[in-house]
Amino acid sequence: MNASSLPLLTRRTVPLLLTALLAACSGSGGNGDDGGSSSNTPRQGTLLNGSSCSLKYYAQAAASQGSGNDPLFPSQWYLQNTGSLTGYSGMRAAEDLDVTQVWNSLGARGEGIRVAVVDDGLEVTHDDLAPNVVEGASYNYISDGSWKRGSPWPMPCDAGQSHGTNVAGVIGARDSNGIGVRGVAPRTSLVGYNALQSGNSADALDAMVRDQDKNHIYNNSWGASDDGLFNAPTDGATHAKTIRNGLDNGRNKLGSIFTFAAGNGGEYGDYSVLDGNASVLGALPVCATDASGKRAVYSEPGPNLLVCAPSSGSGQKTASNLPSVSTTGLQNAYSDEFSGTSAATPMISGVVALMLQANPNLSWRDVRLILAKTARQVNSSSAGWTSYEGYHFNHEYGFGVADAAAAVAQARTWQSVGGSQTMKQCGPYNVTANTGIPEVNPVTDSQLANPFQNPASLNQPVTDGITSSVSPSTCTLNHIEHIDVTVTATNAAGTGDHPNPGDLQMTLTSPSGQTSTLTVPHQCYYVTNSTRTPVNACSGLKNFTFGLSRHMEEPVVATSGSSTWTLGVADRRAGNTGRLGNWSITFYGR
Ligand SMILES: [Ca+2]
Ligand SMILES: [Ca+2]
Ligand SMILES: [Ca+2]
Repeated sequence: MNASSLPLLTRRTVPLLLTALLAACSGSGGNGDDGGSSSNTPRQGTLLNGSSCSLKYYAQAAASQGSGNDPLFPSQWYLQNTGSLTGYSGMRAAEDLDVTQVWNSLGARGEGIRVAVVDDGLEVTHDDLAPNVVEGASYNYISDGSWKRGSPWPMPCDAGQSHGTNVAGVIGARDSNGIGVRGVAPRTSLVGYNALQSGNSADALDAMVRDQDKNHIYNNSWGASDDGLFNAPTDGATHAKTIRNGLDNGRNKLGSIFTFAAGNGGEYGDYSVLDGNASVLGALPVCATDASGKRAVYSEPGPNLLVCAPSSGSGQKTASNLPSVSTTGLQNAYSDEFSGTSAATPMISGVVALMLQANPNLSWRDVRLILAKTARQVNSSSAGWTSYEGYHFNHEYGFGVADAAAAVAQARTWQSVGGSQTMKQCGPYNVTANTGIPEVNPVTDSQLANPFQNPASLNQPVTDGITSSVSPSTCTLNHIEHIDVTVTATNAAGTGDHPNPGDLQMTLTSPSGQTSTLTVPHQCYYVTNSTRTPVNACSGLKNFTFGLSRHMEEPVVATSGSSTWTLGVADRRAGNTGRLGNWSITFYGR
């Protein structure tokens, strides 16, 4: 596969690219540089990146660290949102990660925890990152002349490769060193894996299990193209097996933590659970809210979402004046334009680093449960919220915005549910439906353009199409943590693929009465860097697995005694009809 199928989930608008290129030409930080930095004067010594790179870095002694405030901290509203920032309007105070008291009262800043940035590069020499970068532990996946694959220099090669360095600053830029910004976990250890630069998806999988007993967290601010298609995980079953390897063996069998960007196609109807990378068992999908505390217009809803974090506001369709994310940039500079679910994801990596410092014995399952239980119910007037046994869920927000103080407090007293070794599994339960899906109650053009305008509808089962049920009555799993639903839709003759599964609305309803929306009628696109072209078929609903967080803590068999799990499917657009073929459901939990 090629590199374009592993897009980084920044909102790379044209102005951002232009400013990044200008920054490279001028040799300074450009538009994103708010000062507090020094230029990276090339020195003689070992070249740290490829000979064909436009950026050049040379081995040099690390700059001595100063002390005192981080001068750009006031711009980091996602850490402490006072409700105002010069040049912006519409912000809401306290729409942040609630992290300052973790640093100040609990004294936890990520010490002893190590986070791997799986991305396009990492400027390990950046003065505000270098004190936290583990010397010699990063990994370069590129070979370029004298620059060798396997060297510990995953250096950005040109000005467009700032993404991983932006990510790293959000996680763990050094605090109280008198320069720049600070990360969510400003004393955590960092390593960089530039696996996404190689164009080989096997390298991303290699990075996600590299040093799995030394790394605690793998930050993955990337995913499938936001094209609306049913995108199985990169490398399909191999991807799921790699993640499972990390869950079972990483962190001395407590399980690696894999944060994943939920996706940036929300304003075009893309839906997070359609990106298998962000819904596979063990992925921790992160959505984005803006500085006003609402879902960022680009952030994709979905029943797979776990928690959100604050990120940039405006999408390409809706103008707004809300700040983006301030963090480290290339060549020792800083950027205040980092954006998208790419920027939200490292915030959760930082929060998890603080949780693991507070309680190093948390398993990967504990981390998910604590984040869900302690998340803040943001935009609480939204009709999309439901509640089950104290767990609030909203397809737009998952369980809410992560609250670092609450999560760390909960982590300290948490009774572990165990790791992979004690996780129960029921299923897969296989169903042969083989039923035609009727075209009923078509959506309007307005609904198709914005499928998420009525968030409450995502909690409503399809009742006017067909239903197909399964009753796993002997399953004794009483606390669901994850569900996989694998579905195949076929053409009308049952002989091939459904001609356009993007026509379908599909829901799963539990015996406890909670409904997940698996897919909504939406338009699909062919996406290149700067253009988005509508395509006639949203393909991929063939053995496609929807991974759900939504039913967390529900029992498989309801307290009423009912064990009926029901799939509801309707076709909402004229033309392109088909059938529901086989489907299966598998439950994980305790
Ligand atoms: Ca700093
Ligand atoms: Ca997506
Ligand atoms: Ca149709």
